[in-house]
Amino acid sequence: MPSRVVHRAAAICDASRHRTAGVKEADVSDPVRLYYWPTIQGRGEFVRLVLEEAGAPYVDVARLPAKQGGGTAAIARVLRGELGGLAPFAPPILVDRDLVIAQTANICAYVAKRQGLIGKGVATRARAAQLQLTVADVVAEVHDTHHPIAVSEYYEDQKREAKLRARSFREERMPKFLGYFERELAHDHLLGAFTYVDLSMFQLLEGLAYAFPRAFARVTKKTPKLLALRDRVAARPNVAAYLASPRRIPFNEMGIFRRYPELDDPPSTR
Ligand SMILES: N[C@@H](CCC(=O)N[C@@H](CS)C(=O)NCC(=O)O)C(=O)O
Repeated sequence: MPSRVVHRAAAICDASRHRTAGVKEADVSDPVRLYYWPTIQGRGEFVRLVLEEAGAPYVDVARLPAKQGGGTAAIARVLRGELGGLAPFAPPILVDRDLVIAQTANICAYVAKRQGLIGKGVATRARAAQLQLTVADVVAEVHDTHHPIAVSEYYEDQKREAKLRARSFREERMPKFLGYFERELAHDHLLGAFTYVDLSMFQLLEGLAYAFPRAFARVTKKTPKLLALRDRVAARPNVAAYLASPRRIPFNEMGIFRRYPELDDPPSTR
């Protein structure tokens, strides 16, 4: 991509004015490139939140106009392996100079290390990965509530199975997952001090609240510490600025977290 494009895009997504104190300038001054579907939060949102909180300059490549090298064609080029290295299987994809990496949890950990949003200790990093991968497990199950049979088929063609799957998710899995996170939330943050995992927990809770508002209200009566964490993360200056900006794509029915009222608790169970 020509540097002209990078600079222009960096102006769109440049959160560098909020650069994290204490991180060496040389480590973070090059914009990284995120390749993710341009009209949804999806899994890419977990990465965007880490970049935004860190104040890292980045280019959300597919959101650029096609004539500037953006659009979904840009994602297709990376998936074909045109940037070299190990080809990714699916977006989100992060490119940092000549490094191309995929898998949301992997990218979040990479950006967090690069930007100083996770401690240097091996144990802390392993624990962060454990929690982040558990978030990824929940995300996969949420996806399966609206696509329980086939990723490639329309929701409308698997609605009956989706209702059954969503009921099991709401009644068994959501309380089990959120109960686990609540128990492990000992202090103000999941790992004692603020880390990138808190950002992902915020996004997970926001997504569940959007997709299943009635079930979320029911289940989170038992998880007050998680709700407080969500509010604390939303109030962080860089996160708040991002959420209020046009860079934050609203939730919609094309992403992972979809609001289909028929997949939520029936109104009578409130
Ligand atoms: N485990 C992967 C899943 C990646 C994934 O499923 N990406 C979706 C968008 S959120 C996609 O475009 N998948 C295309 C495919 O699986 O063929 C991750 O967490 O990044």
